[in-house]
Parts: sequence; C-alpha cells; structure tokens
Amino acid sequence: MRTSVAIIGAGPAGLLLSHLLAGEGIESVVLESRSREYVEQRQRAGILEHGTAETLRKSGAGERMDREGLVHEGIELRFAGDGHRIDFAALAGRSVTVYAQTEVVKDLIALRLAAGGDVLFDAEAYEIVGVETDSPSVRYRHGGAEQELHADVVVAADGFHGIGRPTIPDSVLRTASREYPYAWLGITAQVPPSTDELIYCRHERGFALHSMRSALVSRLYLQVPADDDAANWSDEQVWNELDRRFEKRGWSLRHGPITEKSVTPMRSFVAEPMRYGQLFLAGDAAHIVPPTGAKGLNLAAADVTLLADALIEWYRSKDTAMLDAYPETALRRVWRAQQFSYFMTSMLHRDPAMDEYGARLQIAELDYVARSTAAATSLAENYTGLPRKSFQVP
Ligand code: FAS
Ligand code: PHB
Repeated sequence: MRTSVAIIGAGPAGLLLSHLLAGEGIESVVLESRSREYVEQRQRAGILEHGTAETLRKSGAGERMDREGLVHEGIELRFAGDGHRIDFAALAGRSVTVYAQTEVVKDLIALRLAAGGDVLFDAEAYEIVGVETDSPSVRYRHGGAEQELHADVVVAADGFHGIGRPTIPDSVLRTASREYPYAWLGITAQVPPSTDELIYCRHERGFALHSMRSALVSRLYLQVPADDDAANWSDEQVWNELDRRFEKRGWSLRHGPITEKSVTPMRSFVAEPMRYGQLFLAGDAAHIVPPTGAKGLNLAAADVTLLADALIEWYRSKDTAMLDAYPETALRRVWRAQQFSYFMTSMLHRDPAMDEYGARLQIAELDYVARSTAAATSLAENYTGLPRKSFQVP
C-alpha cells in the first residue's frame, strides 16, 4: 500500500491532519490500533480554543460544533469561598467553545469516511522504517495480516504511548518532564450544570472543576492522590467532596446520576525534536500537559494545523522552508502552553507537601489575578489561545 502521508493515530491530531490535507487534495492513510467505537467514546478534553474552533469551522468540520457547542466568554475562579469572573471577551476579545473531544473525533471520522478517506481501525502500527530516506514506511497489523504502508512522510500522531517518539534515536531525542503528586477524578453526570461558565476552584481540601457537556450533562473533576482509583469513590462521596470544595454562600451544586467515573494522571512532558528525517511528531506523541489549562487537545490541533500548511506548501512548490521550521515553530507554542498549564495547576492544586507559606502564596496569586486587569488579561489570552502569529519563527 502507498500514500503521500502515513498518519499513525486516529485521535484529534491524526484525524484533523488527514482532514486538512484532503481539503487540498493531498492523500493520506490513518492507521488506528483501536476500534472506531473505542476512539469515539474515549472521554477526554472538553474545551476548544478560539483558534481550534476557527480551524474546524474554516475546514468544513465545525457545523455540529456551531450547532451544539456552547460558546463561553469567561470562567470563574473560586477561592476562599468567593467567586471572581475572568471576562475573556472584555480582556482578550476571544472566547472558547465547550464541545467535547469525543464529538470532534466523531465529526472528523464521519467527514473522512464520507470523503472516501482511508482511516483503518484495528490497525496497529508496530514499526516505522526508512525515516532517514525519502521513502519511509510503516509496518502494521490489520485483519490478521502484517502489512506495510509506503509514504513520502510519516506523521506519528499516536499519543504518549505510541511508537513514533521511540523511533527517534536516543542519541537525538531530548525530553523534559514534571510529575505531580496528584491526579484528577473526573465524572460525567446526567444533571444540568449548576453554572453557566466553568468554575476553577482552589480549596484547602484540593482542586475542583465544574465543566459541562451540554445544558443537561455536567462534567466535573476533583483533585485526588496520584495513586487513587475511581473504585475508591462512591457517587455519594464524590458529591459530598465536591459540595465541600465548591462551597460559596448562596450557591449549591446540583447532584445527579453519575454515568462515567475515571482517574486521569497529571504530567508535563515535552520531547524534542518534533521531526527526525521524514518522521514528524504531533500532539500527545510529542507533549503532555496537565489538563488544568485545557491545552492538550488544542496543542494537538495547533501542531497539525501548522504541519498541514507546511506539507501543503511542500507538495505545491517543493519548498521545504515551512517543514524545516515546523519543530521550532510548534515547540514555541508547546512551551507557552506548558508554562500556562503549570501556572494554572500550581495556583489551584493543593500539593500534599505544601506548607502554610506555599498556601498563602497561592491565595496571593489568585487574589492578584482576580483584582489586576493585567494579570487577568494574561490568563484570558492564554486560556482562549494565542494567535498563530505569536509563534511565527522570525
Ligand atoms: P490521542 O492519544 O488522542 O490519539 C492517539 C491515537 O493513536 C489513539 O487513538 C491511539 O489508539 C492511537 N495509537 C497509539 N499507538 C498506536 C499504534 N501503534 N498504531 C496505531 N494507532 C496507535 N486534554 C484537555 O485539554 N482536557 C482534558 O480534560 C483532558 N483529559 C484527558 C484525559 C485523559 C485520560 C487523557 C489520556 C488525556 C486527556 N487530555 C485532556 C489530553 C487529550 O485531550 C490529548 O491532548 C489529546 O487526546 C491529544 O490528541 P492526540 O495527539 O491525537 O493523541
Ligand atoms: C472538560 O470539560 O473536560 C475540561 C474543561 C476544562 C479543563 C479540563 C477539562 O481545564
């Protein structure tokens, strides 16, 4: 089998890349180790940055997002029993869209298949060869047989546990990371949200987040120990803990049936370079952020929007300038998102090793963001997503 661009992974990065390339007549094949049903129900991100929503809309993948997504122009920071709204529209002139990653994935798969695109499910890539040549290939298992996909370029959009990053020689690959002594217990509940906008809450007992999936479905998270397990938490215990952390005079949290409960580990991670020969890394294959800044999905989308433009330029004119600049340009945005995610996580979570001095620093930082237009503007522009021109390599 041969194609122009071999893509490993049918997550948001791989699917969006395939969709964007197809829009310019460039063929690709997406290899996905899991089933379609599995990738479409995998609960993950919920917030689309301004730029991500624009990319989906302009490429013809935003119709259901515009119909069903919720446009939010702010968030609430809640701490010391009080709430402070960060007004994205007033401060940064941008908004975010609440539209779950599961829905983005469903929309992109439907579009690719309707366009006759090659998305192979239950196709596990096990080796990438020839990346230092002009004709790399991906070896994969599909339908009980071992196959080989020849291409001009291989894009590993195969997530943190994929085979792309390990294909880069240890002598070339550099990584930087941060582990956290806590995780998030996430729940989906069939109950209308108790707030119009997301609430990020710092409490002495730990962080809590009130998000949502629709006007009838709430999505909430609470900080738990890093080694905690969803099975340790009854529905009643979850609601009681959320009530305690969100406590605010005159406000209460609606409870309802919990239909999904899972623990997400927290980690910060970056692998460089995001290119080795004809192999490119995109999305979680190259970087991971704690979800506090709602950046994971959006960084993946930003990587492949940049990579798609570079590949389109290369196929059109054989000009390699944008392709050559991809690693540096992508990493500039990655590190900005790393720093913002670390800032939001450190400001809002209760580190078990934190002393009184550390706790007071957190309150001071939150108080400054709540009161200072400059500090709130910085949060607003980072949360809604900085425009691409902010990261162009001069
Ligand atoms: P993905 O991991 O989504 O997709 C990679 C795909 O490659 C997967 O479908 C995998 O099956 C496939 N694959 C892997 N190896 C393969 C192989 N050898 N052959 C073929 N296919 C292979 N981000 C947020 O912003 N907010 C959140 O709340 C949030 N929650 C998260 C919860 C969890 C449990 C996890 C793991 C991540 C969460 N994230 C969150 C981050 C998440 O949204 C990622 O940033 C996003 O999925 C990145 O997309 P991709 O890079 O496409 O990687
Ligand atoms: C979500 O809705 O899943 C969500 C929202 C904001 C975050 C993380 C997750 O920061």
